Amino acid sequence: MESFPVGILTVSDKCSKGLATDTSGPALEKLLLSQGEVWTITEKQIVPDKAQIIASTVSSWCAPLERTDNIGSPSTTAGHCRLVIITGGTGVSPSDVTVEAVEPLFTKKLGALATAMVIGSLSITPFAALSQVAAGVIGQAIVLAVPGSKKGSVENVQQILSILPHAVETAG
Ligand code: MTE
Ligand code: CU1
Repeated sequence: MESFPVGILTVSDKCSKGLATDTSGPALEKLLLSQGEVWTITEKQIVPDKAQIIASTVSSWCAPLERTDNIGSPSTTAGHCRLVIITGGTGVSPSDVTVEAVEPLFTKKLGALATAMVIGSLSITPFAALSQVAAGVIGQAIVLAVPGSKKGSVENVQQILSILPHAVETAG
C-alpha cells in the first residue's frame, strides 16, 4: 500500500527563534505515525509568523517534485507532500497570519473539513471557537491549518483522522 508523504509546518515566532520548544509538530507527527504505514513524514520545518514565508514553504511542499533525468534535463513527477498540516498562527491576535497566508493558495476550499474539526473540538472546549481552522486543496495535497498548542492541534486533527486517507486519495 502507498504511504502518503506529509509535511508538518510549525508557525511560531518564539519556536523559530529558539525561545520556545515546538511541542505541536512532534505531537502531530506521533498522531499520524500511530496510523501505521498510512503516512510518511517527509517535510518538517519551523517558521516565524510571516505570511510570505508560510506561503512559500507550503507551496513548495505542495508542488510536484522536480527530478533530473540521466540526460540532465529536468522532468516533473508528482509525488511531493499529499498532506500538509500547519500548526499555529490561526488565532485572533494581529500576529496570527497563517490562514490569510494559505487560503489564497487553495484551489478548493474544504469548508466542511474545517467545520468537522471545529465541531468535534467544541465538544471538548468552547475555546475552539477562537481558531480560524482552515482546510483546502493545493495541487495534489490536502492542507490543514490548526491551532498552535499541542492540545489544540491534536484535538482538531483527531476529529478527521479516519477520513484523511480518503480525502488525500481523492485530491490526487
Ligand atoms: N482547539 C482545540 N480543539 N483545543 C484547544 O485547546 N485552543 C484555542 C483555539 N483552538 C484550542 C483550540 C485557543 S485558546 C486559541 S487562542 C486558539 O486555538 C489559538 O490558535 P493559534 O495557536 O493557532 O493562534
Ligand atoms: Cu487561547
